[in-house]
Amino acid sequence: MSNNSNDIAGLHREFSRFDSDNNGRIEYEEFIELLGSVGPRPTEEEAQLAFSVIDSDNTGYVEFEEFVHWWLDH
Ligand SMILES: [Ca+2]
Ligand SMILES: [Ca+2]
Repeated sequence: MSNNSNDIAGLHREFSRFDSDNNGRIEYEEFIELLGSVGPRPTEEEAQLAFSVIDSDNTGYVEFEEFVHWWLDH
């Protein structure tokens, strides 16, 4: 179980990298910004599609729980 909590701590760090204004959720703009910084900048269409997949409850931003699900699926 200690492995598990280490994973969560690591996930929190990753989440914070996306959540640049630290309000506890990843807005679309933050998502785009980080995607663009780690690889080829996605097209608007690709980015929106990816974001809507992660934002599974369609609130318009990614909560930590959604981020964890998405991360572990990869
Ligand atoms: Ca944010
Ligand atoms: Ca959401």
